Amino acid sequence: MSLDNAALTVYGDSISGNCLKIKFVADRLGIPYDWVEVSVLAKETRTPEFRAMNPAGQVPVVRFANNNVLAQSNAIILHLAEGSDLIPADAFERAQMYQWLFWEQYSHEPAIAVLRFQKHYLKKPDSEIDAALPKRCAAVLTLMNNHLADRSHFVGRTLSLADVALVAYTRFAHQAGLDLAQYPDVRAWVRRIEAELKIQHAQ
Ligand SMILES: N[C@@H](CCC(=O)N[C@@H](CS)C(=O)NCC(=O)O)C(=O)O
Repeated sequence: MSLDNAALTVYGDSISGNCLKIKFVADRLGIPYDWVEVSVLAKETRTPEFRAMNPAGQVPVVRFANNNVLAQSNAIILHLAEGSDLIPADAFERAQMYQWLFWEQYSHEPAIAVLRFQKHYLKKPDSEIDAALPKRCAAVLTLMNNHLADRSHFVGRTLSLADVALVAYTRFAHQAGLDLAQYPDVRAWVRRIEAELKIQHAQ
């Protein structure tokens, strides 16, 4: 995608995996952008000004030079990555990538990101956390570990948006109290994808 210098403004919270997806893809593809920090914890997504831009009151949101605005992390990365090698050229592999992107939003993010937020940021004691949530996280990580048992990447043999979207919160699993040592293929994949994206290992 060709974009002028900083023709793109990303409104995001740097603690959010959904927002970091945009950074990972833009950095990987050399797309220049300005990052405007919007704090979820400080409720900066609830202001009338922010809601005028995204009525859903959520980050990430991006604004293009022509003032077009786009929300939903996976819609944004799909748009930024159009025509790049982050989207498989083969139609069936592309469909597999979509399969993982939809699964990430419906099953993975609502488990791991939510548990992480409640434990790490809201500091909720376990007694106040829905007991089903850690079980859903374990099921999600087991599914991923099984898939990765004989694969280096989620789709095909190279990095795709499926890996970017899924690594965004998986790399913070420890902050949700989840131990990736129990999921060794997931742990190795996280390291691999962080290295490919040239990002620091999440502590
Ligand atoms: N499905 C959306 C989820 C966005 C989302 O949940 N954003 C959170 C931060 S990760 C947020 O802005 N929360 C603020 C709020 O709901 O008030 C996406 O992938 O972009």
